[in-house]
Amino acid sequence: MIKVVPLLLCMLIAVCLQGSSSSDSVSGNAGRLDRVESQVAVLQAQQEGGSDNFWNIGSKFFYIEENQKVNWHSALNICRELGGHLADPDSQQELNSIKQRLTRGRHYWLGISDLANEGLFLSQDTGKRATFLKWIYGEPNNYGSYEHCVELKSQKDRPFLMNDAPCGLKSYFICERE
Ligand code: MAN
Ligand code: CA
Repeated sequence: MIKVVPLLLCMLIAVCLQGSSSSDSVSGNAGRLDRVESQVAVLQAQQEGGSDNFWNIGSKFFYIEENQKVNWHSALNICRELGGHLADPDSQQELNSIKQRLTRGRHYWLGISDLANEGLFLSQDTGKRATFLKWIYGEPNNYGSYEHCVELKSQKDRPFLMNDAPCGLKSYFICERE
């Protein structure tokens, strides 16, 4: 015990010095904060999205995150940590089942983007062209030239359909597991 206390103190001081001494400590700290935030998001989803919270459609399992909004890349990461991937529904039937559980007015990330190639929407899971795309009328419009990630969105009493949106936007999301 007597030896442990000074050791812990040394570690604490080392951590504090590391946090304040580097020349790019501001950006360094921002990076660290991002990582801590994303770890917390994963832990939170793991608590809520434990295997019991995935529900079954056909041969797949889905999880809808309704408690925290994150950007598209964090959503990808969280779904992976939950043992699945950001969802890419591949039939109208699947989309209908998912839609019933969503909350109106909210936006939910899907695992589809045209980040690699403008206008070519790929499934993050397969790396191939998304097979099932159901756009809101007028979408995808790449609004402002920076919309590369696909979300499910409903406006007023309209049904949930797809829209391309900025990947940095924080939204709820849907994970899928085979
Ligand atoms: C907002 C965003 C865009 C979308 C337009 C449609 O600006 O959701 O992604 O294309 O609305 O009006
Ligand atoms: Ca759009």
